[in-house]
Amino acid sequence: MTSPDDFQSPHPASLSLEKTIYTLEQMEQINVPQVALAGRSNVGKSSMLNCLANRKSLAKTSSVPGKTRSLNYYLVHPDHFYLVDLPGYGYAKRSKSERNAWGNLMRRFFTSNKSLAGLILILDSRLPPQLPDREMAAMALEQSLPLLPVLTKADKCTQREIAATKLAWTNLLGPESRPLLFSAKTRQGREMLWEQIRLLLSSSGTPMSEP
Ligand SMILES: Nc1nc2c(ncn2[C@@H]2O[C@H](COP(=O)(O)OP(=O)(O)O)[C@@H](O)[C@H]2O)c(=O)[nH]1
Ligand SMILES: [Mg+2]
Repeated sequence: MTSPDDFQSPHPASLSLEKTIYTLEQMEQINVPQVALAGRSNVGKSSMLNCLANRKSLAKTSSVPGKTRSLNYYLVHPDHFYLVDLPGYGYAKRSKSERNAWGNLMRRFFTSNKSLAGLILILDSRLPPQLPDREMAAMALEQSLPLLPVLTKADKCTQREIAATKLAWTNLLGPESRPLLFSAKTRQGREMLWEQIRLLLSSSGTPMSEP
């Protein structure tokens, strides 16, 4: 679906939810190039997807954390690749067995996925690096997967807070990591994010399949 915004954008795109996967058994080898999105529950992942898609409720947003447990595959048109919405993590009320199941699913996703071009790690601009975020980053880097850190909810921060969070992540991930500032509310960083997503795909060597 297109919206008037798309016509002003150098990167018109529309997203549609194609597959929802809950278990290891359901996970299949999908030969379409993919970029994954991960973040702690409530960080603003669904809002980011909706902003990228110019839609209000393509991905369900919620003030109740820990709702989404599936991997949601959004097909991007006209490029023909998937944005894969990974289940949120770091939700305290989850049981140990649920956390283990999540860990297994993530490991499997990262280790046996040849079509994966990169990981967008969605982080809260207001917070210093949190342990589950660092673990998620480590999981991607172990697989030599390109990582794009995105600091979201930038509209809630002062420049000073943003600079501090940026510096903390750059110190952890290296000077090349260049965290991107984003806000689903003001749409700050949207164009740059599309650009970076396409850069991940074009530099990954993952063949783009014919639509
Ligand atoms: N101010 C502000 N609020 C946001 C932003 N992104 C998400 N939120 C709010 O944060 C809450 C969680 O967002 P959601 O997208 O559901 O997070 P998810 O659990 O990571 O998918 C919701 O109340 C959103 O309205 C943002 O960029 N700015
Ligand atoms: Mg969500």
